[in-house]
Amino acid sequence: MTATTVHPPEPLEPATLSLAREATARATRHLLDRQDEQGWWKGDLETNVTMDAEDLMLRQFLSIQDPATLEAAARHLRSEQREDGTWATFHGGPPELSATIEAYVGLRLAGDRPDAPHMAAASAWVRERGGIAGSRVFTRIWLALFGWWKWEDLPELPPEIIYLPKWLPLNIYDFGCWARQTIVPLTVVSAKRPVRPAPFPLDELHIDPRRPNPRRPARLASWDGAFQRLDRALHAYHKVAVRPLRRAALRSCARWIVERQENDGCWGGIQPPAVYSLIALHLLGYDLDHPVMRAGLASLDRFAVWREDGSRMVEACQSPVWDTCLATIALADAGLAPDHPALVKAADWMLDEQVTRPGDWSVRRPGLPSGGWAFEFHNDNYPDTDDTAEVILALRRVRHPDPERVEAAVRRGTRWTLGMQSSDGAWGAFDVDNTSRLPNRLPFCDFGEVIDPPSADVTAHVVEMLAHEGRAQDPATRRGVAWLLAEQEADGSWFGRWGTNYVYGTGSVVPALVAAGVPGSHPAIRRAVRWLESVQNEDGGWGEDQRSYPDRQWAGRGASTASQTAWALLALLAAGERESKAVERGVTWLAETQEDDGSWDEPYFTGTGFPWDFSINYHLYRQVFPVTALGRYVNGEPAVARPRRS
Ligand code: R03
Repeated sequence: MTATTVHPPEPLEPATLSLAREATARATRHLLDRQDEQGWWKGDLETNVTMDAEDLMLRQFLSIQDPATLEAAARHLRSEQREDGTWATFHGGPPELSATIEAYVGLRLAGDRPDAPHMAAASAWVRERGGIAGSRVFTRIWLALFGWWKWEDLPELPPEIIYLPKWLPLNIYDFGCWARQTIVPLTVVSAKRPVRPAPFPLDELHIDPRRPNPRRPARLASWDGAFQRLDRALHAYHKVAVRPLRRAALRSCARWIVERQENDGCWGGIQPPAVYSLIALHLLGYDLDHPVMRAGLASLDRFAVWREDGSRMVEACQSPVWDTCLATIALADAGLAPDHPALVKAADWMLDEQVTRPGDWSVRRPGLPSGGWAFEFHNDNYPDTDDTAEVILALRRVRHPDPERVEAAVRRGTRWTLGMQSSDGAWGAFDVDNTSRLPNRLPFCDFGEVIDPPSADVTAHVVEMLAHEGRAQDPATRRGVAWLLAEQEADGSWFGRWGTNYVYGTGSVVPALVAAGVPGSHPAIRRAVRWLESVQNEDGGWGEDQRSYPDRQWAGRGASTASQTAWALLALLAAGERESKAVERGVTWLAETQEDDGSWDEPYFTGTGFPWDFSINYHLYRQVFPVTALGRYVNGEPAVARPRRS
């Protein structure tokens, strides 16, 4: 069936419609119950055991271990261990070497004996896989801190990198902001090469003295070959580094780090930079009761989630702004009155969260006034365009008692977002034109993404926001639309950078294109609809495995989940497929898999930190996206504002 019917649409299948209404009402109540008194929502941000293990190794390194934390973290580590003794980095995923090594060390710190069956199984598997040498650089840095790996056998990254001006390749602003905040403290750590006495030997993990990282076998005349020679040169430089220059560089790094500490003591709202910054500053002479250190250590405790079963899980990051804007949109879609107290409260909280000072993004956009939103409670230095777009979309769904305040906030947010457009017409999350491929080539950077180029999902959210602001015809929006159309995959889908994967990309892009005036009958939209229909599961839902990142065969394939089913429905509904069989089956799947309390169960990870390397289970995704999809099915699409004169 096509979207462009001139005759009136057929009546909805009444059974499906009433099923959807009931499911929406139950899901709405559940979501409303979970709002914090201050107006925000926050679901657990579940990632993997490297967070918990690194937290324990940090405490060991700084000698601030306490038995209660240790035992609770160990409980969590044990509960995540697979039958075969290994650890995966997402639900249902394969064993992963670095995570298994780190979790094993974490349990040994907690006192688990190497000959206990669960420990022996883990170490045997690590040895089978070649031991520590095959693990990522971060893992080997952690081990080097205790003498379980040699500093000389790690890639070099000198603190003098802080002096590279912003127009030279490989300066710190060529790295994505999360990598930048991690790398600056790590240059300090690797210049200092500290070794604390190991609390136990680690021979059972088999330390292979020197083996190049097998991920990148290099040919001589290649980029990788060149970077390996650079790494050898930097190793030689480590020995002869001019002492006054090195001392000055270390001082500059310390200043750079301290300047970026957030109000609550954390760094960038994410766990890795906080952990490495604390180690670096400590090595530079900040003792544990220095105010910077005290605030930093206190902030780390706030990443820990203590559970009823006595276990303790460390979050990589916290998502209150993201969860709150998505929940606000969902509740509005579900038909809550725009002046409902829950929505007004959420809007008030979001208004207070707007960032009003420059951040690292100003390096590439010096004149641009601030006005974005960040993802976390505290991250003023790194607002992102994704959160900013969704917060603006959310604020517009609320009738706030002070409309002028909302208007002013939205105006600043829109101006900032427009200023953050990259030169190709699309948007990255945190920075403009963060597209140099060189950082990825450094042997040091063997884990995750280290740059922040524009992506389809972020660009779609921005385009959707601009369209709702009446700017669909602005040249900036048109360039975004053109970029999105050019970025469509041959099969009709779009890649998902921050959500898994093509279902997320497609579920983000189709509603944005339609909001920006692309008709449902457009060939690009038709191809997307056909792709979604082609990957719908037998049971009526949609699902997509993390394996879709390394292996295109898995695009759109996987066990059905609530969030991914909702994303597919959002695209189909926007494309005008409300009456289609595919939509009816998807809506029925959501209604039938809903729990009695109005929630959904979702063990699968449908969020993406870094494609394949770092997956996220956002615990609120299972709720907010079904509420939005069911709400739009029942109540129709949100209205798009008329074009404005800008
Ligand atoms: C969903 C849309 C909003 N989005 C922001 C999403 C933020 C996601 C969480 C970020 O948490 C991080 C965890 C990390 N780990 N390791 C790193 C890291 C970064 C962010 C990391 C990896 C490599 C380097 C440096 C840091 Br180099 C666990 C737009």
